[in-house]
Amino acid sequence: MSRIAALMAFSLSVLGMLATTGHAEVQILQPLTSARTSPSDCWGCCCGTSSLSMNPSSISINTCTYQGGYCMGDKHQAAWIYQVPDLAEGESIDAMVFTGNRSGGYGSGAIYMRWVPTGSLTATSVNDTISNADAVMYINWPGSYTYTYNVPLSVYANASGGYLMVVAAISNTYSMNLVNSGTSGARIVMHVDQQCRGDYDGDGTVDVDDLLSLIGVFGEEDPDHDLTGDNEITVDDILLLLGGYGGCA
Ligand SMILES: [Ca+2]
Ligand SMILES: [Ca+2]
Repeated sequence: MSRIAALMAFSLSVLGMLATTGHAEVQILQPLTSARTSPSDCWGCCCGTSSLSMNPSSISINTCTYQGGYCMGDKHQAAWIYQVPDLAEGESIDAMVFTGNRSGGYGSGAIYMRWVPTGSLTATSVNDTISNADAVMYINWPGSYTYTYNVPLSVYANASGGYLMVVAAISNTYSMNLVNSGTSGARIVMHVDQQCRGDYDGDGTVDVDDLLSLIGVFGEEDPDHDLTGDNEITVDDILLLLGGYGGCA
């Protein structure tokens, strides 16, 4: 390596150490589509899930009521489907959080989650999500205005692009209202970790060895080292690497 390159590497490594190591990007996923489920209009099926009212601005959910063995009130659940974008090379999902605003009834309930390959939401796929969930969270809906639940890692562990289906239920005959539009609607907050971009030697950290590797091809066309997508190694690639310097692992 030339003295200039070595000097540059040293300067940049100092800069990198001063740079913020955290490099998580937050993405808000609004539902692609949503529904309130309703049972069939027949005796004995009030606890079913066989029809949908699509994309209401507020979703009222409750459990069904029996008196003397007869169905006295319908059961309603909420269902959403979120499109999770493809991740770039080196990116990983740090955390996914299901959150939104609510009012009305509260108390015990459940959230069902399932990774699905298509974007078509039907009563059948709602039932599949409940009976064949990738994760079931038995939760207590809070009395407060907001709710926040972490999506279990097992649901998205190997995910890069796809659909996350969420179904919400409550064990209360008093309806709970879930806001389903605007910035306070039911949404997924996704934290994407970009720290490993630039870990060329694959040792789990972006360090001076990776920086030297990048500087070694500075000014060249090198898709293996390129971080910005233009195939050329420029100062922009170096700045991107420095943004995640010291990160990973
Ligand atoms: Ca490395
Ligand atoms: Ca580049």
